[in-house]
Amino acid sequence: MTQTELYFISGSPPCWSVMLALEFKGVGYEPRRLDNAKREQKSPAYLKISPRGQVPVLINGGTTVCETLAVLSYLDAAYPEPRLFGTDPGDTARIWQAICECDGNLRDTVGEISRPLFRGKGREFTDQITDAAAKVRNELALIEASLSKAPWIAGDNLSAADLVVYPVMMQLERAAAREEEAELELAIYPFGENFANIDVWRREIEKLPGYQNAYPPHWK
Ligand SMILES: N[C@@H](CCC(=O)N[C@@H](CS)C(=O)NCC(=O)O)C(=O)O
Repeated sequence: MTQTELYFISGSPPCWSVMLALEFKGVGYEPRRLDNAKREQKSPAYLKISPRGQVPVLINGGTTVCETLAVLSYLDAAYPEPRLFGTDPGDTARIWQAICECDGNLRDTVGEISRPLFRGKGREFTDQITDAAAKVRNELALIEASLSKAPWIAGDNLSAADLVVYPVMMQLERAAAREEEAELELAIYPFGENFANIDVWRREIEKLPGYQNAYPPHWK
């Protein structure tokens, strides 16, 4: 059997996306956790695997793949069922569109909220967080509207789009839950009160087999 290894940092949304994909496809793997606090991803040994010292990296037999979307695409080619990128051109386009929209409009903006809040520096970055929260609410409203028409991010079936968007949403939720200590009112958390369809969608993801295996170890 082909040996599969995944280098990851706990809580990293891109790593979580890949772990969810591995679980969704039922691909067993050896988790190789790197400690960000010790900068293990910058060790000489790891830089030989990932020259930028980043995660996730998947090693599958003789193939090493860096970059989340490349890993997801590789997994879909190597383990075709269930499909991550759709079966007809329209589905494939919708999935990539949703991924590009997440990467272009949501991921970095969520980082502007989560970085200071996770570091307990919310009060020092009130303006940055407030501005980012307004942009994020606009994006969430678009996703909320789309989820009123179809159960998954890119239509009727779970796809790579869900697995890319979900960890970013969870990073946002975890950060927004700290709004009180920073004396902020972001109108994001809890999702159930602000974005009901997103809340239903995230609970469906959380029912997936293997979901717990992919959950960030240091969040447990
Ligand atoms: N474009 C890359 C970005 C990966 C990325 O930003 N990884 C972060 C964790 S979320 C990382 O490795 N950070 C550690 C570092 O850069 O030292 C991908 O999607 O794989």
